[in-house]
Amino acid sequence: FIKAPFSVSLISAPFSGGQGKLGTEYGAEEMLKFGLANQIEQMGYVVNQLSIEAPENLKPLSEPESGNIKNIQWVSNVCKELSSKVEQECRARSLAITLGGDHSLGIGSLDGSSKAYGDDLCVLWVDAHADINTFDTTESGNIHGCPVAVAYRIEKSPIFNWVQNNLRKDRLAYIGLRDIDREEMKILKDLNIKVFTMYHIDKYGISKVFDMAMEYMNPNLDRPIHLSFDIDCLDPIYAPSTGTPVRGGMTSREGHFLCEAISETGCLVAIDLVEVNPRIGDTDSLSITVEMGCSLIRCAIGESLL
Ligand code: HAR
Ligand code: MN
Ligand code: MN
Ligand code: MN
Repeated sequence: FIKAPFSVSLISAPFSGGQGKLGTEYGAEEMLKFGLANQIEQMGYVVNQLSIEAPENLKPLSEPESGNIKNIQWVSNVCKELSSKVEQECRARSLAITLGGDHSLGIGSLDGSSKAYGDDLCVLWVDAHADINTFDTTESGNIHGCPVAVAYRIEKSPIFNWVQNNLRKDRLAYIGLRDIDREEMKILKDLNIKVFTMYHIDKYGISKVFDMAMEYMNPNLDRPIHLSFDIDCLDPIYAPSTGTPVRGGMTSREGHFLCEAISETGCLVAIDLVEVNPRIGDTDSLSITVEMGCSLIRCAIGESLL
């Protein structure tokens, strides 16, 4: 793939049906209200602002029988819509930034970027959670706990048959995990997926962890990278307005360092910034979290690099 100067596409995805708490659908809006598009323009980029079709319009009249899985057809419809938008922006050689919304959207964004870039695509999933439950293993029934399984066809539900991509499990690495379900642990081990937990960040430092992730999946830094950034990877001190906070997370600097290091590779082609929930916490929590999301995005596209 050619590392080219990018334009930036901000794709709003105001969706919260992948989990049970209302509010995540306002994450994108709040980041835009904070001035994200203008901030990126100030950095010298051309910014294209778009949105997926309103999720309310994509809601099925009724959901198929699906055990405890919530909103399965709705999530599928929304993610399919997002996939086509992300694919389109990637093919136009624009950096596709999905502003969530909850992390079920990762099914769509990964499918879209991988359809555009093929099996070279490397994915960094930065999260407190592994999000690799199948529809059999999930206890919550929330699809935001399942997107990796669906995107990588570990979960093969016919509802998601449109997910036909060339994502490779050996070009996936996790960073920041600290709340992994027992069944997820088994999947990660059985499939030999690369995981850097908080333990590894403490032990080696974030810089070495990033280098190890690149050494594993992108040793010559010549493959495109999709960064799927769940704001709950950060310690709740730095990102309080999110639905499933877990203590003992990454610091603000560790998060920013990671974004800066990715930017420095010149390989970044897509970002998801998800799980900002403006309805959780007071107004201070909200502004801390929203500003954090915007700041991380700016760093990932080079704000603080000389
Ligand atoms: N593993 C749990 C589940 O399957 C919790 C998932 C978590 N929430 C997220 N995803 N924010 O990263 O429901
Ligand atoms: Mn997540
Ligand atoms: Mn998470
Ligand atoms: Mn748990």
